[in-house]
Parts: sequence; C-alpha cells; structure tokens
Amino acid sequence: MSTTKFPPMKNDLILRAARGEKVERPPCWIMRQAGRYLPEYHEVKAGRDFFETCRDAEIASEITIQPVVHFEGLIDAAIIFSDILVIPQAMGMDVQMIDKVGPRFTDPLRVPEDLKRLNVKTDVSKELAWAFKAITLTRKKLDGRVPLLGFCGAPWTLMCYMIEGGGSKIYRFVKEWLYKYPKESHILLQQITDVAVEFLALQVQAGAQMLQVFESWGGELGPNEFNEFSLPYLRQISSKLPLRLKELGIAEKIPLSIFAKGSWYALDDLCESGYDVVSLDWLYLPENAVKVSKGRVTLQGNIDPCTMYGSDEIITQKVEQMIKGFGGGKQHYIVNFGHGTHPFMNPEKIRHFLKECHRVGSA
Ligand code: 1CP
Repeated sequence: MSTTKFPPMKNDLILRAARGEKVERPPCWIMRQAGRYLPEYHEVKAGRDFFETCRDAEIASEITIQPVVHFEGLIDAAIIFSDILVIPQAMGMDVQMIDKVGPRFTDPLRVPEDLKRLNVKTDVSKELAWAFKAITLTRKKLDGRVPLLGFCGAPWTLMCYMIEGGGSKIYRFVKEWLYKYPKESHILLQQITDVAVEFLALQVQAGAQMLQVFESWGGELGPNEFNEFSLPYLRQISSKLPLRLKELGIAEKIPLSIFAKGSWYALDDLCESGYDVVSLDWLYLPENAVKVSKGRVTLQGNIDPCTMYGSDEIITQKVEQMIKGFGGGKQHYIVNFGHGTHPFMNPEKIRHFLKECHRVGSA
C-alpha cells in the first residue's frame, strides 16, 4: 500500500519538528486527547464496549478526529483511537475493559508454564486487521488536516499487564517474574517485541505517519532493571522497524517517539536509542532535559496534566515556564502533557492551554 493514495498534507508541523527541523512554532498534541473528557466521545461511544468501539473503523476514526475538530487549528496531530492492550489480545489473551475500573485479563500469565498459552506465531496482519482498516479510513477522513500517529505498548509495560492482569500499584506478580524467572521474562519480552515491530510496521503501511511507543510503567524499574528488561527491547524496536518497513517497500523515514514514564535516569540512553522523539513526564525540569539531550532528539512534553485543574492564569504561567524551559519551542520540541488527560478535565481549560502554547510558542 502506498502513501500516495492519501490526500496531501496541509499541516506537517509535527513531522518536521520530529525530524529536528526548525519550525515556526512547536506542534501541539495531547496524550489521550480523544476520550472521556469530551462530551462528543460519550455521544458517539453511546455506552458501547471499549474494544468494540476500537474495532469499528467508522466509530474509531470519528473519535480519533474529534479533538482535531473540537480544538480546530490548535491540535497538530491525531492519534488513532485504540489501546496498547491489543497486542496481548493478538497474542491470544482475553482482555475486557471494565467501565470505571480499567482493563481486566481473564487469565493472566502467572507462572512460566503459562507462556505455552500464548500464540507465538501471531499473524499480526490477520489478528489486528481491524486496526489497520481504522488507520486507513482515519487517514482518508483527516484529509491532510494533521498527521496521523500510530502507537503500541512497549514490551515491559505490556508484560506488566499480561502478568498482573490489569493495572497495579505494587507490581508484585510481574516483579516476581523478573527476580525469580529472568530467563522466561526475556522470552516473553522478546515475543512481545516481535509482535510490536510487525504491528508498528503494518500501521505505517496502513497510513500512520509517525509512531509512539508507550513504556508507561518504565518508572517501576530501577536503572539496572530498566537496562536489562526495557531498554534492549526498545532498541530492538527502533532498529528492526526500518528494516521491516524497507521489506514492505516503504523507504520513507517514519518519526518514532518513546514515552518512558518515570524513567528519568534513562534520558541520556534514550537519546541514543534510535528514537527521533523522547516524550517526558512532568518530573523533568525542561532545562535539564535540554542539557542532557544536547539536540540529539526532539523532546516532547511535559506539563503536569493536573495543571488543567488550575486557573487560566496559572496555566498561562506554566505554559511560559515549559516552552521557555525547552528553549522557546522552535526546534527539537513538541508540546504535550506529561501523561494523559483525565475524564474529569474541562475541555475549555485544555483549549486555553493550547491557545497559550500557540501564543507563547509563536513569539
Ligand atoms: O487519544 C488517545 O490517546 C486515544 C488512544 C489511546 C491510547 C494511546 C487509548 C484509549 N489508550 C492509549 C494507550 C494506553 N492504554 C496506555 C499508554 C498511555 C498511558 O500511559 O496512559 C496505557 C497504559 C493503556 C492501558 C489502559 N487502557 C488504561 C490504564 C489502566 C491502568 O493501568 O491504570 C485504561 C483505563 C485504558 C482504557 C482506555 N484506553 C483509551 C481510552 C479512551 C480508555 C478509557 C476507556 C473508556 O472509555 O472507558
């Protein structure tokens, strides 16, 4: 499938910023920008099951585009409406999304024997065909307004869910694997990595123009454990993906972003790991992150999402701090939150935030 069959781009700001080019202002998007804080999301979802919504290309594409329409002219990227847990599903695990609770795995992996239940030879093109259909349709419907981002969960973060069976506070079961069954942990991480590379490549083939890998639970690992159980797999993803894309006949360089939440100690290594963009949570002082990154990557982030519960004046002040901290935003910078939106957020506060990012970032 060639990208030439899609409408021409009217706004490619984020692609230019991700490639390290100088830009007129920093591009803006927000993790979880499509979702429960938008009233139109509830209208379209209409009480339907979350994964059913993702699998319906028409609905998923509509929800993906909602923030682009809602904040017209203020958002510079759309991210496909889906979830990181579709990889465990493709590998044969049953995952339900329980309203107001979160994801629940019917049968989490608890002992190495359980690895036998996984579908090792996952046919990604078949198992996740619905995801590619949704991406292609969304790219067409976007009509070049903004680039479309694809994504996947990072191997360690997905391993957490597959073993814990859902969200966790103490990561007891998955850490038991790391410290009791390190060999089998690596087998599982490798299996997830292989599926992730294929999934990302096929998302590009379907029309995704930039990709983000979510290592949301990176911060649960200490530096040594991060170096053993996360970083090598993140590096495999960034090195194998271009090779797979080449095999698929895609020569274009696709910007790749990594969000390793809580892994502040890893910033220097992440700048050398084959990613174009490193996305930061709010625990970094922007000035320090800039010093460490030394222009090797584009930094993305990193306002505390909870700032949106503050007054407009405080939001303005924090936007100024953030953009100045990242050097003014005209190179090597993409505006984002330090983590996702919350369902309770007021979209008008987010609009104020975006407007202020445009104002300060254009100055
Ligand atoms: O605009 C968008 O970003 C929408 C697409 C999207 C993405 C990129 C969704 C929709 N989920 C994700 C990624 C995702 N899913 C991550 C990585 C980003 C992050 O750290 O937040 C993670 C950890 C998940 C797992 C997940 N899915 C959780 C967290 C559970 C926990 O451990 O506490 C939850 C609650 C979900 C469900 C989900 N995914 C997406 C939405 C809109 C929702 C809420 C579902 C609903 O409508 O009730």
